[in-house]
Amino acid sequence: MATKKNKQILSDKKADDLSPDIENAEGQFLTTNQGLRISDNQNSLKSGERGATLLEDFILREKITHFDHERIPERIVHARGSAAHGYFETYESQAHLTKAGFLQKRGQRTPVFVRFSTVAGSRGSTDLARDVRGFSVKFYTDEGNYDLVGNNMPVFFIQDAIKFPDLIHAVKPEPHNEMPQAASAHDTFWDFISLMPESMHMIMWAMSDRAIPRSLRMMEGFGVHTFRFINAEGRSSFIKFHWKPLLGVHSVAWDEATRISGKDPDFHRRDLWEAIESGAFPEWELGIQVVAEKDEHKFPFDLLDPTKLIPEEMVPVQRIGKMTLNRNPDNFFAETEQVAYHPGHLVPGIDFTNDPLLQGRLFSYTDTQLSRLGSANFHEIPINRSVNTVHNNQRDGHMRQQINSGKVAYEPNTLGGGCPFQAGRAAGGFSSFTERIDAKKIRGRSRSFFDHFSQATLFFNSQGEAEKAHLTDALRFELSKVQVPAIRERMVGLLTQVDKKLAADVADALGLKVPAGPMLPMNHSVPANENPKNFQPVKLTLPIEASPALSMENTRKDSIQTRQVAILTANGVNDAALAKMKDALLKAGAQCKLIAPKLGFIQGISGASLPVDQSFLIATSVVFDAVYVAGGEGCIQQLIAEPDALHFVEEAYKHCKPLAFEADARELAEYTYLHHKFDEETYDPTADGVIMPGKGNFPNDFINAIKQHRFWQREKAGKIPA
Ligand code: HDD
Repeated sequence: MATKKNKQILSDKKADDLSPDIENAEGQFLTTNQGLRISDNQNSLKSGERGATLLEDFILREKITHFDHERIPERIVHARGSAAHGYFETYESQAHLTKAGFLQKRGQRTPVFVRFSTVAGSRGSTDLARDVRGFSVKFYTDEGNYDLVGNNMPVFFIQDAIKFPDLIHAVKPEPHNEMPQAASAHDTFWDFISLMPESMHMIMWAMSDRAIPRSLRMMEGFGVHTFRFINAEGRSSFIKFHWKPLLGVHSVAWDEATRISGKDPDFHRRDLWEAIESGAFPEWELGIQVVAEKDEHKFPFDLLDPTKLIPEEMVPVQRIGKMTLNRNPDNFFAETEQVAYHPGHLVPGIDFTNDPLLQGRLFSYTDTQLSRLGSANFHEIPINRSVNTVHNNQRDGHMRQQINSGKVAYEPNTLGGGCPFQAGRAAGGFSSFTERIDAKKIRGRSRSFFDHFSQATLFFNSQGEAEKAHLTDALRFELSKVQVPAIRERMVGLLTQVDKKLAADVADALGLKVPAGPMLPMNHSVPANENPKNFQPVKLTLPIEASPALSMENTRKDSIQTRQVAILTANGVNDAALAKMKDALLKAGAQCKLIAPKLGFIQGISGASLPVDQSFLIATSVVFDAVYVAGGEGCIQQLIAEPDALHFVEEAYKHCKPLAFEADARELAEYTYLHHKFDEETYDPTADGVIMPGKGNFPNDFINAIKQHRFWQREKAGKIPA
């Protein structure tokens, strides 16, 4: 039965209601941890005004001691993260597939806490590293906590958990000099990858723009492994989980990512926080791909292999509910840092498969919480508590919160009336799927795990022209940072198996000849009992050559909600025109910042005085989605005289962002690289995302351009000096 507090969580109330531990210090005296009121928080206790500090000063000692112990170990992986509260709402009953309580009724709501993360960097590292993003969701269901601990990419680097420490040691900063931070572009990572052909599909994802999202709110999430749904009759179906963002899937340019890392390393964290504070709540639909138990072997890849996805064109994604994040945490440490996810936190109706990566994860997460959170009682930390009351005979341990009454802490018992007692299936007790297993105990992998390239090729073939170019550039960049030539050569060898042109383009930048194939031996990637020297790449034929669902070019582009627009302006601005544009942008859901040479106010030609949000001293184009250059003779002349304003425009153009110029602001464009844009008579401004008042509706044309996100075709025109 849910307690009073738990019922409040279920009804999705504010955090202050949830826990007596949340402090409200308003009107309160300062105290020690023992509740003693403190009269002086400025001076330690001394022997006289100029004397030494006394050991007796228990108030000083308590304060400093607590401070000295403020940190806990950061996560081994996914150390850098940001989180939010929200709820999940089920669209339609999924009872035909699963008995999971939170998926039984249309409109049913379940509270969630979601943490997004990067993988490789430390807790203080930049948000914009090229990396996989973690996407962890804790559902506080009334049958217990269910954690879906996924990533923003649907596959993984390795097939077996026994390789995870090797992968992470390879990608983390190198151990002798702790460099580089939050970057895979270094020798040890590529040394490992170049010997692990199974990583090639994931490498395609990690080198794609998916690894540099525009926003945590604009990325997909995936459960990665194949899971099971079990319905009330005990029938199992294989399930792949997807989170589909309602704002579409969007990324930044790599050059932009590196600059954001300098200008605002908290870019994603800030973006998530501000969106929620402003009431623009991020939303994702939960999708599932369902494969009947009998169809397990009908695919040309193994459903248990986490380096494979099921193309959406083969098994469509059904959307079964929506998640909305509507509340920022009250305290980063208490919630975001202490939340403990675990793929083994299950509810009846959901179960594992034998994916060997998943199986290893089931050990790792509890183990890591024990060392990070320091006690087997980590489930009692408020953010980790189940809303379904916990009853068992586990007792004591560090920092135990619960006070168990009575003398019975064992089962079976008569002294406690037999309580707590086992719950049979009818009473909602969890039981594992009774999969039949009849096998020899071995260390090895199924032959069906040895096609390492066909889905890497499928991913590459599915990308648009700009996406392919970015992926190629990413590989060129990363491998150019590698110091050991043999590693580069091995990588190009592997790429020949993905796509010959990709291999040739990467080899060209590295000054290498393209080898005929992978270099041998690939010692860890041959089936057991086969000689590594005889390794032959296995490549199976997929029924499709490309999967449009894998390209971000096909994402939804129907909204400018929460897009950040920079309005470049100065004294003498045509404020009427500016107001017209700004109103249209705000109405469409964008957010605008007025940027001028100085803080304070600027004067419009009609006498209006407008507050400036940022001066060019701190403003930077890379944190905006689009730029509008306001009109007015005085304003334009001042902006022309401001090198930072000209740079702002050029940089936004370089990163393929939409720009709008009022008619007289065109003069400013003449001072930038964009001048040639307006020279050509045939030039169609809307096609390239550079908008001027013309025949159409000026604000509308700009809004439509922002919906497109980026005009990558500009990159083909050559390098832009910004
Ligand atoms: Fe993991 C954290 C996702 C493989 C061991 N993992 C962690 C987090 C995410 C993932 C999102 C951050 C959780 C949070 O926000 O607190 N991990 C994945 C995915 C994987 C994966 C999608 C492959 C499909 N992980 C994986 C393996 C192992 C681990 C194979 C070990 C055998 N992961 C951990 C961990 C972490 C973790 C060391 C570090 C912090 C934590 O668990 O709570 O146990």
